Amino acid sequence: MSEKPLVRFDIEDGIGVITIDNPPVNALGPGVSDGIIAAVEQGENDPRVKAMVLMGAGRSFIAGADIRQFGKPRPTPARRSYDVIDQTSKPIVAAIHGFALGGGLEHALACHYRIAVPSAKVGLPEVLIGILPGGGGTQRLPRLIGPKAAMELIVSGRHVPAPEAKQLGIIDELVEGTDLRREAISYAQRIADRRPLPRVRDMNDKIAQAQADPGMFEAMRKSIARKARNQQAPYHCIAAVEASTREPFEEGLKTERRLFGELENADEAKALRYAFFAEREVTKIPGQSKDMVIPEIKTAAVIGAGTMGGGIAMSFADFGFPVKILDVTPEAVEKGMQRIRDNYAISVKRGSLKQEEMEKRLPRIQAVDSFEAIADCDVVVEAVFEEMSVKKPVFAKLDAVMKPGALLLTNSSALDIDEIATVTKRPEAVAGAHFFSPANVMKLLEVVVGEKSAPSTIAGAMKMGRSIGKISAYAGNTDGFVANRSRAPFNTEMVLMVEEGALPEQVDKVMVDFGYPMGPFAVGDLAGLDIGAASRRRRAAADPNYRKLPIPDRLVELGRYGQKTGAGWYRYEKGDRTPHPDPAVKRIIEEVAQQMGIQQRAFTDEEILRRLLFASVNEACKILEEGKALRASDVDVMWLHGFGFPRYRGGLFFWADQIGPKEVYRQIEEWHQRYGARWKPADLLQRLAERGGSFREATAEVAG
Ligand code: 3H9
Repeated sequence: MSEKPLVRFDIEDGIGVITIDNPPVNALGPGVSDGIIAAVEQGENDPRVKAMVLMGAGRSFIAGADIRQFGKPRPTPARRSYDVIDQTSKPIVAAIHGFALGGGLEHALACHYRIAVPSAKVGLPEVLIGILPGGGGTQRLPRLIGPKAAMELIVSGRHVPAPEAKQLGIIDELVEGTDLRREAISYAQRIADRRPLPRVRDMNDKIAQAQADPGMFEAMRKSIARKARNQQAPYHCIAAVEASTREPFEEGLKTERRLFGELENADEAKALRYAFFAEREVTKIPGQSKDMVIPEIKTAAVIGAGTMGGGIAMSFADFGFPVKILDVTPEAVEKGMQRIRDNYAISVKRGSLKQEEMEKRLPRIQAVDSFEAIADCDVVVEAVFEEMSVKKPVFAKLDAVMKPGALLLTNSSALDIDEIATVTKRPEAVAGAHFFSPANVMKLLEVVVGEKSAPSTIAGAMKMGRSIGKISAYAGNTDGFVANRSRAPFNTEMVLMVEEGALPEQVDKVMVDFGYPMGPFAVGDLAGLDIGAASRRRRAAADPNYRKLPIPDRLVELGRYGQKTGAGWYRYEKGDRTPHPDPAVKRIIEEVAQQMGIQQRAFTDEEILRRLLFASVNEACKILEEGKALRASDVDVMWLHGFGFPRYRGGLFFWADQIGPKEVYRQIEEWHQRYGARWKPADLLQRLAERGGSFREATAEVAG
């Protein structure tokens, strides 16, 4: 049986049509570029062909280079398909649907014309995987749309909708209709005889922009300084665009290639590639039957109109779902609705949301006053007070009213899903849907599987998450589930280190320098210290061996709840969120340490970083061993999207792999000797240290 060719060439009405057919997204994997070159040459040499069309089969044009090939040795091609396209004597029209990203858009830019369906998206997102466009994109795009606009696209890596791409000048024409091939052939016939061919490489007038605004590159560097700290790729992107304004095209290409070469094998690119694939892996649940019927979600309900419930309702509305929201009293619902209106209004004011968009989203959220009113919704997410005695009656009521087949999900962050499910006669329909705060912003959704949750319930909840823009991750039913349980030791150690002599501002600085957007103490002040204090009280009541944390308890006793009271771990000026180190806190720390008989000492930054993250690595290993998470890379995805772990470090386990299980184990064993049982190394950690292997490849199966 002959294999299906990756690139097809056929002739219709005098037009040579080159079709890339490399499912699922027509990535430029091995053989594709050679196939394009061969097809272009065939068209070039065939006198019947007047012009050519380059397009993709299936759901996309071309999603870019094959990311799996990066970091591996590859032969340097004798000729690049971009150049071959560019240098033909016959015009080539790129006909775009789905995505034209990275090397995909770069092929389109090498073509002489570009048309697209309105739903298409184009972009150069290489920076998001730690590299830069290496197929001429940094030299052609500035020539086509001007260096400033090009730089903005390349440095952000954003996907640009086709209508905007048309306005920018990337796309020549938007084509309506369902038959893109037909439209493209007609277009190619219309331009077939036009000469000279419009080659982007020769378009130099927009480059002159840079002369009129010589500071634009420096301004861009300054504007990204905070977000891009510790990273190289965004700066290399700027440098490559800058080269397009200073060097002739061919020289610019060489600069682009050199800069690309500096990035491809750097730690940053390795981590970002890993994160890309980890995010795709996390969606997969092993052993699920292909013919399972996954419940379809068209309408949703949220119980509880507090901050969390409101955020969840907004998540549905943001993605086009009608959602009903219910609370115990009409006043509580109205208060929640007002908070939602205010949140949207703030986004409009900040410019992150258009007024018209807000006007579309708000009416999708409907306040209701009875359980009966939500009975026909496809899914209900409960987000009431985090107390079993409050949740159980809600689930009993949901069981009584909800239509058969509805998913009954709880947003509990710690309570036992199985116990919640006991009050229903359909535990198979119950699962956890643990959103992170603020729910409409944070991307992580932990889908928590109960003992009796049906596979279709879990698959339905995962799919629901994806359809509202979340990254759904499977989690077992364990105290704190996967994300918070793996994070808990970090939260403890940060306070214990303060007892021992580190200051909150030092710990925060270490973590911000590492790449977190905010330090953990500043985050505590933002969330409110009273929340942690209440949960510590509950835990202390349940467990006589619970290690109390007297410093934050003292802060809360003093009314220092964080930003909302103007003081917490830091002090705050009125109307300003900047944390200021507070001598009063230092005094409290010293007093508590003295009362506890702790000799305070100095910490190095390295010790702080390791102590926080190793504590979590160890716990995450235990979670894997217990089969509560499916894969190490799932934990990494949770840390990226639930806790703001710097993406360019890959995730908790990926980072730990850079140090190596052996060293992590050695250090943890040392702390085990010094601090006792809480540092007992996980079996998985010990195994990896002794027998070799990496954290990131560990799965529940191997670990357990
Ligand atoms: C580049 O182009 C460099 C150039 O400058 C040239 C240098 C010389 N490679 O995301 P999905 C797989 S760099 C390999 O679930 P969606 C993906 O892993 C590249 N595989 O679908 C998944 O596999 P599986 C620049 C890829 O509809 C499957 O396809 N381009 C690639 O939600 C489906 O993917 C980018 O960075 C790839 N390039 O989203 C674009 N792309 O089923 C990267 C996808 O086994 N891709 N796969 O898990 C994306 O952003 C999204 O995949 C896309 C579709 C938006 C296209």
